Amino acid sequence: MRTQVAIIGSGPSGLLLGQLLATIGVETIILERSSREHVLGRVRAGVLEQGTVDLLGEAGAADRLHAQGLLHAGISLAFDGRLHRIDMTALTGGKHVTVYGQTEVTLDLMQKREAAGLTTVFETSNVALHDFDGAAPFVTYAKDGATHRIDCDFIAGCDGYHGVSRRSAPEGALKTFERQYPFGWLGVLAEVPPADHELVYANHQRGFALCSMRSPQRSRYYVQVPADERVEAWSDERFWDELRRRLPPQTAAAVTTGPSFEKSIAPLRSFVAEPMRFGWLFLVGDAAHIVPPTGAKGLNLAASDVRYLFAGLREFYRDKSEAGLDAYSAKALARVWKAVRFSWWMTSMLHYFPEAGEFGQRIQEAELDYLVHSKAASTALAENYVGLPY
Ligand code: RFL
Ligand code: PHB
Repeated sequence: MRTQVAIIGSGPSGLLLGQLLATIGVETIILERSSREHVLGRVRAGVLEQGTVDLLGEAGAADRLHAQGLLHAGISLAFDGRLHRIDMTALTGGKHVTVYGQTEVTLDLMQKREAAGLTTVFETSNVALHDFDGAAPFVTYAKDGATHRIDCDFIAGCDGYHGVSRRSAPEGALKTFERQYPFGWLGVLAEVPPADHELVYANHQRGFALCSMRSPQRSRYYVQVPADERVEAWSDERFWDELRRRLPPQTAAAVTTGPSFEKSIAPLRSFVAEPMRFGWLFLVGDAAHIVPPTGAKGLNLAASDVRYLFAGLREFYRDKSEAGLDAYSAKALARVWKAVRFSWWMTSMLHYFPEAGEFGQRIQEAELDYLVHSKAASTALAENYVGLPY
């Protein structure tokens, strides 16, 4: 088989890149390790920057997003027993974020791809990347007991943190930066109306909590738990009790409880791999970087990588210029590090750090108090949360 761009991974970055390339007539094949059902069943991000929404529109995959996504003009920070609203729209000259689940983004992109008759091979194993330093890259994989080969111009490594692409970088070519946090997020989805009309990020002595949503009838909540916590230790009842203890009284009283239909724990880490290009192999999204979810940036960074890589590939195929591809890694990383910084800052300010002691806690309280009373500080938060310019 031959294609122009071989894409590894059918998460949001691989699917979005595939759809954008389809709009300019560039052929792709996507290789995915998991099944279609598994990919669509993963519950993850919920907040989209305007730039991400625009890019999905450019890919022709934003009709349902425009119909069902919830436009949010602010978020609330909860501490000191009450809510402090950050009016993001007022502070950023009219910008919003859109609440729309990553599961839905993935479904929309997959359906678009299927309708166009483009190839995605699910349940592949032993994906291996070859000769991307030379003129004739190719990818091999196993499926149904046979080995297959795809020759291509470029390989896009969109296969997430645990994928094969980053690990295929030449010995010694990769520099990585990492920070592990001593906690994770226990998340619950339930078919109940949200506690607040906007997201609530809560700092509490018992640990961080987040009230989010997927729709006016579906809530997504998280509580900070120790890194080694087991999800089996959390009945629904225990979860709802712990969540409400961490929220201001008025918000706790507004929580509607109900049976959860998804419950999982995600570890928190910051990770960056540099550079994001090795010959004709490009790393995209979680394959190159991970941020803790506190800033709602992971999926949005994946989309901004896709934007830069798409621009480079378009320049290559249309204008026969490699300039955009040469600039990809540096451009993507400049935006990545700003989101890494923002996500680390939000995480540091809002979580309980056992080792920081009472001093650390007072510093957090002072920072939050300053933040919500200073227009300059609130503006900095708002600008980053709605998404920095490309
Ligand atoms: P993905 O989604 O991990 O997709 C990678 C795909 O590659 C496949 N794969 C392979 N395929 C073939 N061969 C191999 N060897 C392969 N290895 C892996 C995988 O099966 C998978 O299908 O990466 P992508 O596309 O870069 O997308 C990144 C986003 O998924 C991620 O950044 C976000 O989910 C992060 N995130 C959030 N981001 C936001 O922007 N806003 C949020 O509100 C937000 N909330 C979150 C989050 C992530 C969370 N978790 C679970 C870590 C909340 C949580 C709890
Ligand atoms: C979510 O709804 O899953 C969500 C929202 C905001 C975040 C992280 C996750 O910062």
